[in-house]
Amino acid sequence: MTEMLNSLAETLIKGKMNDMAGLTQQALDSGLSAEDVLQKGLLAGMDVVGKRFKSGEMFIPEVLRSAKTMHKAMEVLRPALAAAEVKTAGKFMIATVEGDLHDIGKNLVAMMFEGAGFEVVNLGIDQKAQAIVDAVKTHQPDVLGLSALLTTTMPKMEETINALKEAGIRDGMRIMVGGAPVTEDFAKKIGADGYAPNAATAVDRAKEYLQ
Ligand code: B1M
Repeated sequence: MTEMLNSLAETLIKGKMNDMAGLTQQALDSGLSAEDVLQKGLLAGMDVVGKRFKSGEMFIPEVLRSAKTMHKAMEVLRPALAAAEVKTAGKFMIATVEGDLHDIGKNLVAMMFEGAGFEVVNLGIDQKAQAIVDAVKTHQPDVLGLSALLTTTMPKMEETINALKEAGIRDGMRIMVGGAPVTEDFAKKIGADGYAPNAATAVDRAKEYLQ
């Protein structure tokens, strides 16, 4: 069983996309529970990816590949997890703010959260403040992530937080901001709870919030 779990982790770390679905199914067929496949196989592998990314041993294309490989596993695992009612780590919602079409980083963050066991609602790009307010009311996330890659769209993050305040729902969740031009100081200034420079740190911070 340990060999199978190690193999799942290794396949994920190496980003062997074509092998992942078959191997995940094999792991379930061998009698491993969906929770063990997720926690001890896939998330153990994702943890290594996150650490290697932070330390500079892995780079964005490799992380994206691992994240996509995780998706292949999740496609097989999702029905088994739903049947077993495995608890999620929390609900995470993410959006790229209005006027901004960059989504590679946002999707990487979303995938890392999914990989870390969160239920993820990915709203997409170019999301107006009001659309985010409406989505928060519908989905009630524990953590909201806002992404902006342009200095010209950063003010939309503040506008979104203000709209959430005006709607009276700001305090129901933690808000984290990120994207290349965003800084910790900016996050504080606009009333976010935190800032994450990369996807792995975003996951770590969200886990800290929800402890
Ligand atoms: Co754009 N672009 N772009 N672009 N583009 C940048 C951002 C730019 C820095 C390039 C440059 O001039 N050197 C520049 C911004 C300058 C500025 O504002 N200071 C720029 C510009 C100017 C533009 C246009 C205006 C160009 C034009 O049309 N004249 C235009 C704007 C379009 C728009 O959005 N309205 C534009 C368009 C595009 C493309 C469509 C061609 C394409 C986007 C494709 C896509 O996303 N589907 C694109 C790209 C690819 C880039 C660069 C080259 C790469 C961005 C990227 O994907 N990085 C970028 C230059 C650069 O960054 N080197 C650039 C990889 C990604 C994994 O990193 O997104 O930073 P990143 O995400 C990281 C972290 O920031 C963090 O985690 C991620 C993973 O570690 N993170 C979060 C991100 N969001 C987070 C949210 C969180 C937490 C962490 O919440 C919890």
